[in-house]
Amino acid sequence: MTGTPRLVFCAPGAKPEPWLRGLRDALPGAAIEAWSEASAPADYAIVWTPPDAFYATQRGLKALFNLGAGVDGLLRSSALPAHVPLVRLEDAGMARLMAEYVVQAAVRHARELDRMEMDRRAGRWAPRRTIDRSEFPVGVMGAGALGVPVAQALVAHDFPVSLWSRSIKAVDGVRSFGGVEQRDAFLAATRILVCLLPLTPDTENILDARLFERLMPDAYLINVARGRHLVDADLLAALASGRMAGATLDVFREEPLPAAHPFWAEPRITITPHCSAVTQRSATIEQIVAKIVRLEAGEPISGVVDRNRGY
Ligand code: NDP
Ligand code: OXD
Repeated sequence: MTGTPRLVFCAPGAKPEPWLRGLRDALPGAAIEAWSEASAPADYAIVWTPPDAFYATQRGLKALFNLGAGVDGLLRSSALPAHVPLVRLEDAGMARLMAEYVVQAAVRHARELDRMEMDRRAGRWAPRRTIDRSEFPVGVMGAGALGVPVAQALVAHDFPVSLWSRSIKAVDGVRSFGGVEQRDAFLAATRILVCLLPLTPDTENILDARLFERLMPDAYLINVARGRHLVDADLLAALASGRMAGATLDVFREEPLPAAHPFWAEPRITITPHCSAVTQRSATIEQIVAKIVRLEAGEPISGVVDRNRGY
């Protein structure tokens, strides 16, 4: 690396010290500080939902690194500079966590462990029949850094698995569907639907009544992507009519989920607080630092967001 690159860290809500220590250890030749309104312009920024004031102080960035896979939050800010390359996390330790979370939710539903939990609360001893995995085909929407490992983990647990993305992928043991034209065929082959799409204008509100109608009967939803993929009222109506059997939701339109939200009162919805795959500090630092080293050497990097596609 030539010269002394300047890095600024800005992630309101996260303690900066362990990040700064890790970054300084991994990149000893750089000047690294936590952002404040008095910060001088840096070469690289590492951020999660920075305030608009952040951008006003950072006019000369060579790249902006997002501390997450989804960049919808960053793209929503009108203060985001138009031309700075925006780099997202690619797995960085999250794929294993996401796979583990989705497999547990699918197994919990298919083996009726959620219903047994309700029985236990009612003091009811009610053994269930053995469940055949072939009755629970899983469809994963999004075949990216997280969707593919999730599909592979489901295959390893003997679920029949399909993937749906814009372009068709080749993944061993998985049926692949591509584009809007193959969406209905994908849905018709899906009983447990997993959403791992980025939130973009094309995917916002995609989990709606029309989509639920096209799934297999007694379908189940696992949404681990973004709350704005789901039309909340349509899920509640589909549960009330019996069209959907239940859901595991990790993400919500408003987070924390407001105390008065009807999801809390629906026992067929399992709720977790946006924790299915939290950012892993050391793997994240390793990935970002490796990319800064490449950029400083004039080499290309992966994970640069295509702002026209929105991911
Ligand atoms: P990637 O960008 O690697 O993959 C996105 C996938 O979605 C690609 O396969 C892409 O298709 C597909 N896709 C995008 N738009 C469409 C569309 N209109 N129609 C069909 N397919 C589409 O993302 P990641 O796998 O890294 O992450 C996915 C999302 O997971 C993140 O954006 C974030 O919202 C969420 N997430 C949630 C976390 C949590 O804790 N709950 C943690 C981490 C991420 P193609 O391959 O053809 O381009
Ligand atoms: C992410 C997230 O996008 O944590 O990485 O939601």
